[in-house]
Amino acid sequence: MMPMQNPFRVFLSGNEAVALAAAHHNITRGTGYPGTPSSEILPALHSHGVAAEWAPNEKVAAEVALGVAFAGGRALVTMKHVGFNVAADPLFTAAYSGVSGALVIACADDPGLASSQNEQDTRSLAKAAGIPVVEPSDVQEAYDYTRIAFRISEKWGIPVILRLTTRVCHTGGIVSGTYQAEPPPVLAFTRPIEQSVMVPAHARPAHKVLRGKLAAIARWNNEEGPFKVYGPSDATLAIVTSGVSSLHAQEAAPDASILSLGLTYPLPMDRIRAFTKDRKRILAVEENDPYLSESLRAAGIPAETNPESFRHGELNVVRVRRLIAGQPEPDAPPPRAKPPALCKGCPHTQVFGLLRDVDAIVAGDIGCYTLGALPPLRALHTQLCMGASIGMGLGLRHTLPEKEARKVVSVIGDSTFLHTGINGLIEMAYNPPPTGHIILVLDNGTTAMTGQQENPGTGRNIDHNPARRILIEDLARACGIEDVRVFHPTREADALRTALAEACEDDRLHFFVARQPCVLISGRGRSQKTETANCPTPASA
Ligand SMILES: Cc1ncc(C[n+]2csc(CCOP(=O)(O)OP(=O)(O)O)c2C)c(N)n1
Repeated sequence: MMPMQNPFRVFLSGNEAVALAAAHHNITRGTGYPGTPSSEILPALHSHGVAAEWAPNEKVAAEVALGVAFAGGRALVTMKHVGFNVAADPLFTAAYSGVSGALVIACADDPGLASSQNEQDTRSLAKAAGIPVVEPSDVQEAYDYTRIAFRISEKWGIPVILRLTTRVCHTGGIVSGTYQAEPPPVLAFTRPIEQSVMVPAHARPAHKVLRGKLAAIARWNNEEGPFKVYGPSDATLAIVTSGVSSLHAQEAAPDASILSLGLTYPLPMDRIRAFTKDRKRILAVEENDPYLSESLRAAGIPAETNPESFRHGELNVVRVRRLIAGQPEPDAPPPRAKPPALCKGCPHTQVFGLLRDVDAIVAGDIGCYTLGALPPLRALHTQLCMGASIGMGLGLRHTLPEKEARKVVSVIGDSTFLHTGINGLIEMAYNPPPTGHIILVLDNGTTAMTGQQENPGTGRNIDHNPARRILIEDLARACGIEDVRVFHPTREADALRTALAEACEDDRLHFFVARQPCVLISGRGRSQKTETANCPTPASA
């Protein structure tokens, strides 16, 4: 339950602290799409009685949140870093239009790729979009800075990114504060068309308005923005840092002067300049892109350029000590871990056996089934991003010599199909390759990889209660696909194998659904838990 007493003191994860802060901030609605390490925020928000729901993908989630904020409400939208790419189209222009209420985008980066397909840095994207970035370094700041992010958004009428990273999301700690109810927002559509319809004639001045807001926020950041200073005030070594790197720096360099920034875009350059003035050595300690060090150098502050190796992987105390000592990598290799594998009894294993039987070239996608690429199966041959299996499978079909083209099968999970695979289905119907094509949807009735969240195909909502169910095969029928069939991959293994083999031979379009529940949701009833995947370490979540 949400602590309402005044003052409060609770033990939470970083994600739970974000949710509590949003609930305390009296927000109007939360939306998002699961993705490790962000997935726990929305269910926690829902548990506080705030309207919250899973969207089919991050773009739709961002658009719903923008509608809430255009109506004067306060919206939180959650996603992992690669989800920002999906949501980027509305968000880049929403920076121009601004918002009437408040919009905070909780975006969780994954330095070191614990469960992702890349190591992109949201700070670099945020700068490109012109969206301010607030970065907590621990659980307490996850609470405090979420509230600051909402205040910045509401004060300047601009979307704000709350950039989290794996360690901040999943670390547990004590959060304390004094609960004060934020007055409810005034809900009304009062926006002038010039600020809400981004045609070129409106967007040109809106871009100038955005730059003006960013300049004003930078000034505020210099004077009143969130920051903390650690260590002696006059050390020869000055460290500028943010996020979890701040904790590593405090432990690795207790004798250094450390400036830990809370609002990292736009940067408080005057504050940084004053802090670093006359220091012998200036170092930016940060994970992922050299965002801080390059920004400082561009502003004429002589921060060191960190060795390239430090942009890869998470930082820790030992690595920060090495950075300070000027000892580039290599680090000691990490202890060998057991490779991830599909769960015992997972229906995906069964399907990959059948795909091997027909010697398929599998254009794959992201989900538990990506583990089909690893030994002993080695039966999934491409994977880049969510939804790519269908477009890439079609491209392979168009290009490979006929004998090979016939073997290409696009394999995608239910949540991923509804996320961005559906567009590939339309492409297949519209631009079919001469050899036809096969889409095989692995429908295990859940979004397994990120912790068994519901999706529009499961017929249940965020708290696992009944909701309208989208039947995946009906979408294929509506697109005019000739051969649409549903199989139980274990009980109807022979029929599915035969169907795949025959489909490889003809020139038609085929849409097969292998429907069998995930072992983690069948048998023992629905789990109400929405934690990070309790499958073995996912390849990419
Ligand atoms: C753009 C983006 N959003 C979210 C994720 C995190 N993610 C990876 S796979 C996946 C969905 C997996 O569900 P499903 O397709 O049903 O396959 P399953 O794991 O159930 O086999 C999610 C949410 C991601 N990698 N990329």
